[in-house]
Order: sequence, then structure tokens, then C-alpha cells
Amino acid sequence: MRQWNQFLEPYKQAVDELKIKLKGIRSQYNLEDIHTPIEFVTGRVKPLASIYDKTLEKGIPFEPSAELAAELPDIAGLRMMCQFVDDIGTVVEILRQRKDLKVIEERDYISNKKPSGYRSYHVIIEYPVQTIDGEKTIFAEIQIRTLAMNFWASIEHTLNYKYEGEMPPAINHRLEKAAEAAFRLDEEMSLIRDEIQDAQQYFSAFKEYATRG
Ligand code: 0O2
Repeated sequence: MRQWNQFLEPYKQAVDELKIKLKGIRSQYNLEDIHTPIEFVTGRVKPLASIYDKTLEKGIPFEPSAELAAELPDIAGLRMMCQFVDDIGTVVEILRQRKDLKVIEERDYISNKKPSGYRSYHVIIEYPVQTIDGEKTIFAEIQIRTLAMNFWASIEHTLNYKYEGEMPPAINHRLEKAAEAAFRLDEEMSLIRDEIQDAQQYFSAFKEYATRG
């Protein structure tokens, strides 16, 4: 267990650091009083049980090793949720421009949704972590998606877990319908985007005025 803890420590540090940095982008937009492309950010280190499942799936040894780190680039995982589909491109561009991480792979499951109906934009990065033994560069996965995509994915993930990947056809069918509904919701929100943003700006100006007394 000690070996696993030592192996996972830089990933924990990376998740903690990246959460602060990515939330910082949102704060900067808020200070400028302009629409923030980031609604909220979450992060986690992949639980050992999920790492174990993935090693079985991929047919690699379940041991803390360079092979495991290369085969599972999402041991450190971050999610960035956006209000609008267009915000996703803005966020990806911000990540590409950053000097403290390097984007090495992009997977666009928005233009090419998965057969399950899953939609999201995945970015794999290299991120340097400072440890007592010097710098260690790790991989991390950042998933960027709208609130509607996130809602669908978290429900589907829970159901998949419940049915251990063997989803009853009726539920599968409902999930396909739900994925279409989430897609339409994103489209509709994009169409009234200007209206929503005006209202949000008006609301935050009102809140500031009210708290100033
Ligand atoms: P968890 O519990 O979120 O960590 P590959 O093996 O290279 O073919 P892989 O490893 O599936 O592809 O990578 P991919 O496709 O980029 O997806 C990795 C992660 O994306 C998953 O991690 C999920 O978080 C999410 N994801 C991908 N497909 C789906 C889907 O159909 N439904 C949902 N809800 N999420 C999905 P994990 O490790 O599977 O899960």
C-alpha cells in the first residue's frame, strides 16, 4: 500500500494544484465583469478500485509502474463545466496557451459522440509536479463539457455502475433519448445566449449594489 501511496502522491498534488489554477481562470473573468466560459471545476484522483478495473480491461499488470502511468492518462482527472457549447472551444484554447502545462492529445467527443451518447471534449496534458526528489512530469486528463453534457454523463455513469456495464435495453433506449434532449437543450441555450448573458450581468450588478447597501 505504501508503494501505491507514493506512486499516487504526485497525482494528488497535481489535482489540487490544477483545481486552484483552473478555478483561478473563472475568478479572473468574474473580476473583469465579462462572461466566464467556466461554470465550475472538479477534480479527483482515480480510485484504486477503478485503476484495478482498467488494468484488467487493458490487460496490463496492476502495479505502480511507468507502464501503468502511460496506459492510464486519467489517474489525475479534472472536469471543467461550461454554460454554452461555444465556451468549450474558448476553454481548450486557454489550456493550449498556458505555460505551466502542455496539451499533448485532444479527443473531440462532441463532434464525434460516443455510441453511448456520451459527449465531452477531452484534453490530455503533461504537468510537472515539484517533489522532494525533484520534478516529476505526470499525465492528467481534463474533460470539458456543458452542464447538460455533465448531467447526462453522471447519470449514465451511475446506471452503468449499477448494471455493471450490462444496461437493460429499455434503459439504454431512455438514455439515448435523454442524450438527444441534452443536445437540444444545449442548442436552445446557445440560441438565447445573449439574452442569458445580459440577464446575468444585470443580476450580478444588482447583487453588488445590494451588498454595498
Ligand atoms: P471514470 O470513473 O470517470 O474515471 P481508450 O481505453 O483509450 O479506448 P478510454 O480510456 O475510455 O479510451 O478513454 P476515453 O474514451 O477518453 O474516456 C475516458 C473517460 O471519459 C472515462 O473514464 C469517463 O470519465 C469518460 N467517458 C468516456 N466514455 C463515457 C461514456 O460512455 N459515459 C460516461 N458517463 N463517461 C464516459 P473511466 O475511467 O471510464 O471512468
